[in-house]
Formats: sequence, C-alpha cells, structure tokens
Amino acid sequence: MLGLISPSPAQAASTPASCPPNMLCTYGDRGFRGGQLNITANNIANIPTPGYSRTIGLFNNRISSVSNRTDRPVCLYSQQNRQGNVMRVGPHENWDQLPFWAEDDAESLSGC
Ligand SMILES: [Ca+2]
Repeated sequence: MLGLISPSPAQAASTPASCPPNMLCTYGDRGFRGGQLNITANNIANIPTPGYSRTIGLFNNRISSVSNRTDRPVCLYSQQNRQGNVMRVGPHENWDQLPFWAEDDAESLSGC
C-alpha cells in the first residue's frame, strides 16, 4: 500500500454510552466529554425555526464532539440562524473530534 489512509473520526468513534437513542448529543470537549447538550430527533425535525439557535446559547462556539443517534442528518453552522460554514453530521455518525474548522465554532443547527 502506498501511504496510509486514516479513517475519519466518524468511522473511528463508537457510539458514546452517554448518548441515548433518537438524540443528537453535542459535547463541549473532544471524546464525548465536557458539558453535554442533547436534542431530540423530534426537535431536529421541527427546525428550522427562527431563533432556534438560542437553544444552544450556552454551547455557542463550544461544541467539540457530536453523536447523532437520530435517523436524519444534522448540520452545524458557524453562525446564528443557519449561516456560515456548515458541518454535516450524517445519521448515526459519531465524531469524537470535529474537524479543526468546525470545532468550537457552531452557533446554530438544523436538520439538513
Ligand atoms: Ca469545545
């Protein structure tokens, strides 16, 4: 083999025990640690609603890892109201460390 192909964090990480089924779990630290904010799949389905981003107020620019135990993709945005850079988290993906350009940068989220 020429070179080494590293698995993405989504492939490398397994589902954290702290994240219940049908929840999107966001964490303030890498490795599913630190403060945790869970959002139900139903609430994700109800996004986008203007101002939803207030819900992650305390988590603004803090999210470092994510477990998506819902059946729908979720997008994290670097600015309020679904603006800015977009980090897509697929259904049942586990990111024990967000990409450098997305870590500590999300301010709003939605189904996508
Ligand atoms: Ca963080």
